[in-house]
Amino acid sequence: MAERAPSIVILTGAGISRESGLATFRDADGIWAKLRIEDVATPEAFARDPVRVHAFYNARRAQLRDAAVQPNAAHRALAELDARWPGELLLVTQNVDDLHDRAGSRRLLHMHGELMKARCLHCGAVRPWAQDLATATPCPACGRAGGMRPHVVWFGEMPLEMERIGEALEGCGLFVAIGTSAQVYPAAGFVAEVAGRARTVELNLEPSAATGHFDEAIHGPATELVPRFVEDLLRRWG
Ligand code: BV8
Repeated sequence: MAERAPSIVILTGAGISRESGLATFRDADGIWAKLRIEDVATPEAFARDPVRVHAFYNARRAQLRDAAVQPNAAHRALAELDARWPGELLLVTQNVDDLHDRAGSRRLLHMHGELMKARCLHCGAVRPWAQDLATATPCPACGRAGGMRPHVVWFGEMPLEMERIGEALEGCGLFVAIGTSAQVYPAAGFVAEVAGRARTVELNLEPSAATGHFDEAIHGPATELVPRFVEDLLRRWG
């Protein structure tokens, strides 16, 4: 009897969007080389200086609206895998950009939230938001001003849908990490959670902090590695 296609969990990070023109966080030209996490990516920073935090996210949201920023071959390969994989599959991204969504991935979860959404602190409503956001912006749901924030997960905040991620990790037979330096938890700890019961593969430009946990680590640009990896998977199981 043909072997069942394994359930796959894919974790992506900023490296998969690098070749679409979006900066990563920890590369030499990365976001944290110019700004401090404590100043722009924590709830304390937002309480202390909401104008500065909104400016940080408004600049990144404006970059996403730039027609030059498009999903690349790696995003598109993962969307094809999503469409054709006969088994269970979940793409968990740490990225807040919308390139996986625009590439067509459906079984997709943004564990650190989404840049193109805003959340109201007064009523909790989450709405699509592609333009600038300011504290004075009234919430489209409850009408109150002063409570709109980017719908992203800051340091010290709980990532989204952790239960659903835990279930997917529990049952997966293949775990693939793509374009992440494995410096941010809990995402960086996923590979250790599945090691021993799933085949684990790292596709990254260079070895990550967690490379030693992976059965296989292939290094190079995502737009080269990911289409080839997907092709091999679909040839065997598709
Ligand atoms: C939590 C959204 C607990 C916002 C992000 C002290 C106080 C509080 C918390 C902590 C603490 N100490 C430690 C922690 C935990 C903390 C943490 O891990 N800190 C680190 C810095 C030590 N984690 C948290 O706070 C998390 N929450 O722990 O909650 C809790 C428990 C109970 C109740 C309440 C709370 C929340 C973390 C989420 C923070 N938000 N982003 C925004 O985007 O502005 S994290 C941010 O880092 C992004 O999401 C990013 O995706 C993520 C990880 O970075 P990477 O994606 O890996 O990107 P990076 O640049 O690092 O690496 C890129 C890689 O790509 C490199 O390896 C490079 O080689 C490769 N690459 C480059 N080019 C290419 C490529 N690969 C392939 N092809 C290429 N072309």
